[in-house]
Amino acid sequence: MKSFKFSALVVLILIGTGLSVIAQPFYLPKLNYGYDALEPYIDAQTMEIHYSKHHLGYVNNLNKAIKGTRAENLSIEEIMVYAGRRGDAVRNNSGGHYNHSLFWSILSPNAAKFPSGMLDDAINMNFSSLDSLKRLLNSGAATRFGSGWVWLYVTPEKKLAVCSTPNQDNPIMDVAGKNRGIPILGIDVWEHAYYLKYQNKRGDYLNAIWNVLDWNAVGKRYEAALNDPFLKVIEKDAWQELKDFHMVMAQTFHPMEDGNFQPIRTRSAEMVEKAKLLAKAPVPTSFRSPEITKAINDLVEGSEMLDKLVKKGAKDSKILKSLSGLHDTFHVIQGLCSDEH
Ligand code: MN3
Repeated sequence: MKSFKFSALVVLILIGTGLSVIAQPFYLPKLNYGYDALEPYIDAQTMEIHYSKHHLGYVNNLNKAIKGTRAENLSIEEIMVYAGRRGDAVRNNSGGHYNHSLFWSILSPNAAKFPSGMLDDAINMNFSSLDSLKRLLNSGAATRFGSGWVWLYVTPEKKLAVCSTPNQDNPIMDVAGKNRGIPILGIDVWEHAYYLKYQNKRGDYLNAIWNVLDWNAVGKRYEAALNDPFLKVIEKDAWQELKDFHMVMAQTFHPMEDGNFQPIRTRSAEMVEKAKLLAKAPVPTSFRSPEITKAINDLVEGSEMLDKLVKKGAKDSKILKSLSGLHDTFHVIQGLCSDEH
């Protein structure tokens, strides 16, 4: 009876906190093979320390870093896609957790030594052969200064590409610059991944790892990545001209909502300039449509009209109407580019 009352109380508290009822802290994923299963290529002691100490550390530190913040209710991808805005603890530990989870999943004692099906075709098309892809990955890993990862990833144009990132960054993150997409293969080149067995010989570790790299697992990740909704999020986030316009819009429209017309009265010419740059830049592939083209042209025309009103010294009520219309047009573009808004 006592425990029933206690659980009823817990349930009431959980209901009271709303969304956080469904929030799960991140956890260490199960390893599908023993620590010694990848011997002699990766030794048991390295596996045990790497998984049960390093990876667990990233999980615990990530949970600690997001505790009590909005990120507690986000998926690991939602956290990482704007990692650059979330501070170093979240950036490093979300990457650390995601990267190692991916790494364990593509290693296997019964590794398929060659890709097949769609992945095989894509590798031959993008890199001409598996051997040349391996050479690219090995050289990316060998030349990564200090700690980091080398990646094979799917770009927003659905092509395969190779890059390397420092520390625990990865191509999903905004901080990856031009190398953005969904990773399907990653190799850990931190010293903790190989030092006990290979010491300073990173090249020997890289040559050995292909013996336990499971191309079947990479192939499954490839097919899933082609339809990953985050590809579109990344594509839109990489559209710099849209982000630049958004910045001026946000910094003029929101003050105006609070009755402050000073920002739009001083920045209307800048808004015209950003709208024109947006109209000149290519629209990312998956957002191209007559509706987008029309909305962008409307943005140019609308901002030119607004700029004329400002220069004429028009009344606040006229500026309000003009900028509100422009804001609506901007949101038409935002809406056409995303599934969730
Ligand atoms: Mn590691």
